[in-house]
Amino acid sequence: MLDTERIRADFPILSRRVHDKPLIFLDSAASSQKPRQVLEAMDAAYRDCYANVHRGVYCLSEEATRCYEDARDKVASFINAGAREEVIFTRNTTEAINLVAYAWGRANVGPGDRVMLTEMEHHSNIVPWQILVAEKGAELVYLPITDDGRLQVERLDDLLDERVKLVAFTIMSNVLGTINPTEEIVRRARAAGAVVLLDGAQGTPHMPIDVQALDCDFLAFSAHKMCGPSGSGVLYGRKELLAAMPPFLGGGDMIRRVGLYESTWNELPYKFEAGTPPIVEAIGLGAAVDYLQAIGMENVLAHEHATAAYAMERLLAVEGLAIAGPPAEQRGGVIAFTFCGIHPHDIAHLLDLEGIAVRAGHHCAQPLHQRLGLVATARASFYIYNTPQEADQLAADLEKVARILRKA
Ligand code: 7TS
Repeated sequence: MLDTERIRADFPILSRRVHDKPLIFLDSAASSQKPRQVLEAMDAAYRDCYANVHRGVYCLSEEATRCYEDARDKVASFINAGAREEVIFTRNTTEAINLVAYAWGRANVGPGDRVMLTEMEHHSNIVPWQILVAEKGAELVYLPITDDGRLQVERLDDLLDERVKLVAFTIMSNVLGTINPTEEIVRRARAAGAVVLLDGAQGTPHMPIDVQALDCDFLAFSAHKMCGPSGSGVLYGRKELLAAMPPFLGGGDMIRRVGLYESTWNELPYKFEAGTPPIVEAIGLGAAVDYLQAIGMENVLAHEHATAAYAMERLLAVEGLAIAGPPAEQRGGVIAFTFCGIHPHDIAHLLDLEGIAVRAGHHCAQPLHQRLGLVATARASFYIYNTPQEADQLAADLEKVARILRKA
C-alpha cells in the first residue's frame, strides 16, 4: 500500500484551502497535481541550464540538450521501449494521435479501408480518424461496449477483417474507469494484420506499461496526467513504422538538409520533433517518471483499485446515486455518476463550495454518453494522493447536496 500521507506532503497545492475548506482534488483524470520534485526540476532547468537544444556548441546548450535527452531515456525505460529513438516528444496525447493519423494514416489508409475504434473513446481518439477517413474514402467501425461499460471483445472476430488497417483504443476509459484487456486486443488485431495504436492518456499514469510486452505499434500519452507538466506528451512508435512514415510537421530540427525546392529528413526521433520542443516540460516529465518509478507503478495501480473499490462502496450507499461502468475489480480510479436527476454542473458547483473538485459534463466522450443514454455525468477521479477519508467526505457532501436541493 502507498504511504499516502508522505506522498501528499510532496504536493504543495494539496495544503491549500478552497472556499475556506481543505481542498479535496478529485479531477486527476483531467490533469493531475504536481509534486515538488517535478516543480524543482523545472525550476532548476530554467535557473541553471536553460538554452535551446540540439543547436549550440556552448556549454549551456549542451547541458540543456543532455537534460532533454536524459528525459527521453527515462521515458523509454518507463514504458520499456526497445530503443530511445522510438520515443517522440509531443505536446500531449492529442498531438501524438494526430501525428499518427496524418503521417502514418495518410500514407497507409485508402479508399474502402477501415479504422477500428471503440465506443468508449475520448474525442482525441475519434476526431483525427474521422478527418482521415473522410479525406481517404475509408470508413470507421466501432467495437461496441456492454451496458456496464466493458468492451465486447467477442465481437472482434466479426469486425477484424482485411479491410481494417488500424485498431486504435484506450487502455483505460476516462469515464467508465474500465481497464481494457489490452494485451488480448492487441494480439488479435495484429494477428489480423492491423496496426495498433493505444491511447495511454489514462492507462500510462495509473499502471505499469510495457510496450514490448503489449506488442503495440504506437502508444500516446500526456505528461500532465502523470504528475508532469502541461505542454508535454509522448508518442511511442515501433521503429520500422516511424522510419517509413513521412514527417508530420515541417520546420527546424526535423531536417537533414534544406534546399530551395526540396528537403531531406533528420533521423529518428528528430524527424517528428519540428521546431523548438517543450524543453523544460520534457525535463519535468522525466522528473515525473522518476517520481512514479520510485513509488512503483504496481503500487499505484493497487492503490487505485483499493481507493476505487472503497469509494464505489461509499457512493453506492448514497440514495439516488448511480455509477456508470463496471465493478471495482475491472476499473481504475475513475468514477462517473448521476445523482437524483440533479444536473452534474449543479453537483460540481455545490461540491466546489465544500472544497471538492470534480468534473461535470461529457468528459470529451459524447458518443459514449449517447451509448449509455446519458447527457452528462459528474466524475470523481482518484490518484496517488487521494485517501479513503476524501471518499467519505465526497459521499457526505453529496448527501448534503441532495438535502439542499430538496429544500430548494
Ligand atoms: N485520451 C483519453 C483517454 C483522455 O482521457 C484524454 C484526456 C485524452 C485522450 C486527451 O489528452 P490531452 O492531454 O491531449 O488533452 N482526458 C481528459 C478528461 O477526461 N478530462 O479532461 C481531459
